[in-house]
Amino acid sequence: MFTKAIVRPPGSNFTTGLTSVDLGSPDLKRALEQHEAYCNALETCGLEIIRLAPDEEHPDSTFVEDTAVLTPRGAVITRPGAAARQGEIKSIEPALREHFADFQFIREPGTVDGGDVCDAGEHFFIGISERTNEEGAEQLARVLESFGYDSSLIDIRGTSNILHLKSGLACLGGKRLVIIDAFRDFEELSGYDVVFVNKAEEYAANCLQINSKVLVAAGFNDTNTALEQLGYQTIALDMSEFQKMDGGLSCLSLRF
Ligand code: CIR
Repeated sequence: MFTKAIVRPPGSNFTTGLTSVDLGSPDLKRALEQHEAYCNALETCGLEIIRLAPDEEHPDSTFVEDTAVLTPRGAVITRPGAAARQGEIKSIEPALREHFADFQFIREPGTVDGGDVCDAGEHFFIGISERTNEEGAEQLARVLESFGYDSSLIDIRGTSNILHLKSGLACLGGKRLVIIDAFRDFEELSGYDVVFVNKAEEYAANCLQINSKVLVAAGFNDTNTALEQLGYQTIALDMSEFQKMDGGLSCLSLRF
Protein backbone atom coordinates (compact mmCIF):
# COMPACT_ATOMS: atom_id res chain seq x y z
CA MET A 1 0.00 0.00 0.00
CA PHE A 2 1.17 3.53 -0.76
CA THR A 3 0.34 6.21 1.79
CA LYS A 4 2.12 9.31 0.47
CA ALA A 5 3.09 11.01 -2.76
CA ILE A 6 5.54 13.81 -3.45
CA VAL A 7 4.47 16.14 -6.25
CA ARG A 8 5.73 19.44 -7.60
CA PRO A 9 3.36 21.69 -9.56
CA PRO A 10 4.68 23.00 -12.87
CA GLY A 11 6.59 26.28 -12.55
CA SER A 12 6.14 29.37 -14.71
CA ASN A 13 8.89 28.05 -17.02
CA PHE A 14 7.17 24.69 -17.65
CA THR A 15 6.64 25.35 -21.35
CA THR A 16 10.41 25.71 -21.93
CA GLY A 17 11.21 22.17 -20.82
CA LEU A 18 12.54 19.30 -22.90
CA THR A 19 10.34 17.50 -25.36
CA SER A 20 10.73 15.17 -28.30
CA VAL A 21 7.13 15.18 -29.44
CA ASP A 22 5.54 17.55 -31.87
CA LEU A 23 2.23 18.28 -30.19
CA GLY A 24 2.58 22.02 -29.77
CA SER A 25 3.40 24.14 -26.76
CA PRO A 26 1.54 23.37 -23.53
CA ASP A 27 -0.82 25.83 -21.91
CA LEU A 28 0.46 26.52 -18.40
CA LYS A 29 -2.94 27.30 -16.92
CA ARG A 30 -4.36 24.03 -18.22
CA ALA A 31 -1.28 22.16 -17.01
CA LEU A 32 -1.82 23.55 -13.52
CA GLU A 33 -5.47 22.48 -13.61
CA GLN A 34 -4.53 19.02 -14.82
CA HIS A 35 -1.90 18.79 -12.09
CA GLU A 36 -4.49 19.71 -9.48
CA ALA A 37 -6.87 17.05 -10.82
CA TYR A 38 -4.00 14.54 -10.66
CA CYS A 39 -3.38 15.43 -6.99
CA ASN A 40 -7.10 15.03 -6.26
CA ALA A 41 -7.02 11.58 -7.87
CA LEU A 42 -4.04 10.58 -5.70
CA GLU A 43 -6.05 11.68 -2.66
CA THR A 44 -8.99 9.59 -3.86
CA CYS A 45 -6.56 6.65 -3.89
CA GLY A 46 -5.86 7.34 -0.22
CA LEU A 47 -2.55 9.19 -0.49
CA GLU A 48 -1.39 12.13 1.53
CA ILE A 49 0.10 14.68 -0.86
CA ILE A 50 3.43 16.33 -0.12
CA ARG A 51 3.63 19.37 -2.41
CA LEU A 52 7.07 20.79 -3.14
CA ALA A 53 7.38 24.39 -4.22
CA PRO A 54 7.70 24.92 -7.99
CA ASP A 55 11.36 24.92 -9.03
CA GLU A 56 11.78 27.91 -11.31
CA GLU A 57 15.30 26.92 -12.32
CA HIS A 58 14.24 23.57 -13.74
CA PRO A 59 11.33 23.56 -16.22
CA ASP A 60 11.01 19.75 -16.16
CA SER A 61 10.98 19.50 -12.38
CA THR A 62 7.25 18.73 -12.22
CA PHE A 63 8.29 15.26 -13.47
CA VAL A 64 9.55 14.38 -9.99
CA GLU A 65 9.56 10.65 -10.63
CA ASP A 66 12.81 10.92 -12.54
CA THR A 67 14.77 12.12 -9.51
CA ALA A 68 14.45 9.10 -7.21
CA VAL A 69 13.64 5.42 -6.97
CA LEU A 70 11.69 4.67 -3.82
CA THR A 71 11.27 1.23 -2.31
CA PRO A 72 9.94 0.08 1.06
CA ARG A 73 13.56 -0.81 1.95
CA GLY A 74 15.33 2.37 0.95
CA ALA A 75 15.55 5.30 -1.42
CA VAL A 76 17.89 5.95 -4.31
CA ILE A 77 18.58 9.47 -5.52
CA THR A 78 19.11 9.27 -9.25
CA ARG A 79 21.39 11.19 -11.56
CA PRO A 80 19.08 12.29 -14.41
CA GLY A 81 20.35 11.68 -17.91
CA ALA A 82 19.54 15.14 -19.26
CA ALA A 83 22.16 17.64 -18.08
CA ALA A 84 19.47 20.32 -17.74
CA ARG A 85 17.70 18.14 -15.16
CA GLN A 86 20.57 17.10 -12.91
CA GLY A 87 20.08 20.04 -10.54
CA GLU A 88 16.56 18.83 -9.72
CA ILE A 89 17.84 16.28 -7.22
CA LYS A 90 19.13 19.02 -4.88
CA SER A 91 15.70 19.67 -3.41
CA ILE A 92 14.44 16.09 -3.60
CA GLU A 93 16.88 14.62 -1.13
CA PRO A 94 15.84 16.89 1.76
CA ALA A 95 12.17 16.20 0.99
CA LEU A 96 12.78 12.47 1.28
CA ARG A 97 15.10 12.55 4.30
CA GLU A 98 12.31 12.56 6.85
CA HIS A 99 10.67 9.52 5.26
CA PHE A 100 13.60 7.23 4.45
CA ALA A 101 16.43 6.03 6.65
CA ASP A 102 18.52 4.32 3.99
CA PHE A 103 19.75 6.51 1.11
CA GLN A 104 21.84 5.54 -1.87
CA PHE A 105 22.98 7.58 -4.87
CA ILE A 106 23.67 7.00 -8.54
CA ARG A 107 27.20 8.25 -9.14
CA GLU A 108 28.91 9.75 -12.18
CA PRO A 109 29.32 8.52 -14.90
CA GLY A 110 26.09 6.63 -14.26
CA THR A 111 22.78 8.21 -15.21
CA VAL A 112 19.31 6.99 -14.27
CA ASP A 113 15.88 8.57 -14.78
CA GLY A 114 13.21 7.18 -12.47
CA GLY A 115 10.94 6.87 -15.50
CA ASP A 116 13.14 3.96 -16.59
CA VAL A 117 12.53 2.00 -13.41
CA CYS A 118 9.47 -0.19 -13.06
CA ASP A 119 8.72 -1.74 -9.70
CA ALA A 120 7.08 -5.15 -10.07
CA GLY A 121 7.03 -6.20 -6.43
CA GLU A 122 10.21 -8.07 -5.54
CA HIS A 123 11.54 -7.49 -9.03
CA PHE A 124 12.53 -4.29 -10.82
CA PHE A 125 12.76 -3.71 -14.56
CA ILE A 126 15.42 -1.13 -15.40
CA GLY A 127 15.37 0.40 -18.86
CA ILE A 128 18.53 1.41 -20.65
CA SER A 129 17.49 4.40 -22.71
CA GLU A 130 18.70 7.74 -24.01
CA ARG A 131 18.55 8.87 -20.36
CA THR A 132 19.59 5.84 -18.32
CA ASN A 133 22.97 4.48 -19.30
CA GLU A 134 24.36 0.99 -18.72
CA GLU A 135 26.60 2.19 -15.90
CA GLY A 136 23.65 3.80 -14.12
CA ALA A 137 21.41 0.79 -14.65
CA GLU A 138 24.10 -1.51 -13.24
CA GLN A 139 24.68 0.74 -10.23
CA LEU A 140 20.96 0.76 -9.54
CA ALA A 141 20.70 -3.02 -9.90
CA ARG A 142 23.49 -3.40 -7.31
CA VAL A 143 21.77 -1.03 -4.88
CA LEU A 144 18.46 -2.83 -5.32
CA GLU A 145 20.22 -6.13 -4.73
CA SER A 146 21.62 -4.74 -1.47
CA PHE A 147 17.99 -3.98 -0.52
CA GLY A 148 17.07 -7.61 -1.32
CA TYR A 149 15.41 -7.07 -4.74
CA ASP A 150 16.38 -8.60 -8.04
CA SER A 151 16.17 -6.78 -11.33
CA SER A 152 16.50 -7.14 -15.06
CA LEU A 153 17.92 -4.64 -17.51
CA ILE A 154 15.96 -3.97 -20.70
CA ASP A 155 17.56 -2.01 -23.51
CA ILE A 156 14.82 0.08 -25.13
CA ARG A 157 17.09 2.13 -27.37
CA GLY A 158 15.85 1.86 -30.93
CA THR A 159 12.76 -0.09 -29.89
CA SER A 160 10.27 2.68 -30.29
CA ASN A 161 10.08 6.46 -30.06
CA ILE A 162 9.36 6.38 -26.37
CA LEU A 163 11.47 8.30 -23.88
CA HIS A 164 11.51 5.95 -20.89
CA LEU A 165 10.85 2.29 -20.15
CA LYS A 166 7.68 3.22 -18.31
CA SER A 167 6.44 5.21 -21.30
CA GLY A 168 5.73 1.70 -22.65
CA LEU A 169 5.35 -0.49 -19.58
CA ALA A 170 3.37 -0.45 -16.35
CA CYS A 171 2.96 -3.05 -13.64
CA LEU A 172 -0.53 -3.30 -12.19
CA GLY A 173 0.50 -5.53 -9.31
CA GLY A 174 1.19 -9.26 -9.19
CA LYS A 175 2.24 -10.55 -12.59
CA ARG A 176 0.07 -8.16 -14.59
CA LEU A 177 1.83 -5.78 -16.98
CA VAL A 178 0.53 -3.27 -19.51
CA ILE A 179 2.89 -2.91 -22.47
CA ILE A 180 3.21 -1.43 -25.93
CA ASP A 181 3.51 -3.78 -28.85
CA ALA A 182 7.17 -2.90 -29.41
CA PHE A 183 7.96 -4.65 -26.11
CA ARG A 184 6.22 -7.87 -27.15
CA ASP A 185 9.39 -9.87 -27.69
CA PHE A 186 11.34 -8.83 -24.63
CA GLU A 187 12.41 -12.05 -22.96
CA GLU A 188 12.54 -10.29 -19.58
CA LEU A 189 8.74 -9.87 -19.73
CA SER A 190 7.95 -13.50 -20.47
CA GLY A 191 6.03 -15.24 -17.70
CA TYR A 192 3.98 -12.11 -17.08
CA ASP A 193 0.32 -11.69 -17.79
CA VAL A 194 0.38 -8.94 -20.38
CA VAL A 195 -2.22 -6.42 -21.55
CA PHE A 196 -1.20 -4.86 -24.87
CA VAL A 197 -2.09 -1.30 -25.76
CA ASN A 198 -2.64 -0.73 -29.46
CA LYS A 199 -0.37 1.47 -31.55
CA ALA A 200 -2.80 4.42 -31.52
CA GLU A 201 -2.96 4.32 -27.73
CA GLU A 202 0.74 3.87 -26.88
CA TYR A 203 0.64 6.88 -24.58
CA ALA A 204 -1.89 5.05 -22.36
CA ALA A 205 0.64 2.34 -21.48
CA ASN A 206 1.93 4.71 -18.82
CA CYS A 207 -0.92 3.97 -16.44
CA LEU A 208 -0.45 3.95 -12.71
CA GLN A 209 -1.71 1.50 -10.13
CA ILE A 210 -2.21 3.09 -6.72
CA ASN A 211 -3.69 0.89 -4.05
CA SER A 212 -7.10 -0.30 -5.31
CA LYS A 213 -7.27 1.99 -8.36
CA VAL A 214 -5.54 2.56 -11.68
CA LEU A 215 -5.01 6.03 -13.12
CA VAL A 216 -5.23 6.09 -16.92
CA ALA A 217 -4.87 8.92 -19.42
CA ALA A 218 -8.27 10.15 -20.61
CA GLY A 219 -9.23 9.71 -24.25
CA PHE A 220 -7.60 6.29 -24.70
CA ASN A 221 -10.83 4.37 -24.60
CA ASP A 222 -9.65 0.95 -25.79
CA THR A 223 -7.09 0.75 -23.01
CA ASN A 224 -9.44 2.15 -20.41
CA THR A 225 -12.16 -0.34 -21.40
CA ALA A 226 -9.71 -3.26 -21.44
CA LEU A 227 -8.61 -2.44 -17.90
CA GLU A 228 -12.18 -2.03 -16.66
CA GLN A 229 -13.11 -5.37 -18.20
CA LEU A 230 -10.29 -6.94 -16.24
CA GLY A 231 -11.91 -5.59 -13.08
CA TYR A 232 -9.72 -2.54 -12.40
CA GLN A 233 -11.32 0.58 -11.01
CA THR A 234 -9.90 3.25 -13.27
CA ILE A 235 -9.70 7.01 -12.91
CA ALA A 236 -9.25 8.76 -16.26
CA LEU A 237 -7.26 11.99 -16.18
CA ASP A 238 -6.71 14.56 -18.89
CA MET A 239 -2.95 14.64 -19.45
CA SER A 240 -2.80 16.63 -22.68
CA GLU A 241 -0.45 19.37 -21.46
CA PHE A 242 2.03 16.92 -19.91
CA GLN A 243 1.92 14.68 -22.97
CA LYS A 244 3.18 17.66 -25.00
CA MET A 245 6.29 17.62 -22.79
CA ASP A 246 6.81 13.82 -22.99
CA GLY A 247 5.39 13.30 -19.51
CA GLY A 248 2.88 10.73 -18.32
CA LEU A 249 0.96 9.78 -15.22
CA SER A 250 3.77 8.06 -13.38
CA CYS A 251 6.25 10.93 -13.88
CA LEU A 252 4.21 13.43 -11.89
CA SER A 253 4.71 11.83 -8.50
CA LEU A 254 6.96 9.82 -6.24
CA ARG A 255 4.82 7.32 -4.38
CA PHE A 256 5.77 5.51 -1.18
C1 CIR B 1 12.00 15.25 -20.02
O1 CIR B 1 12.25 15.21 -21.23
O2 CIR B 1 12.82 14.88 -19.19
C2 CIR B 1 10.64 15.74 -19.57
N1 CIR B 1 10.17 16.71 -20.48
C3 CIR B 1 9.66 14.58 -19.47
C4 CIR B 1 10.02 13.59 -18.42
C5 CIR B 1 8.99 12.53 -18.28
N2 CIR B 1 9.31 11.66 -17.21
C6 CIR B 1 8.93 10.40 -17.12
O3 CIR B 1 8.37 9.85 -18.07
N3 CIR B 1 9.27 9.72 -16.04
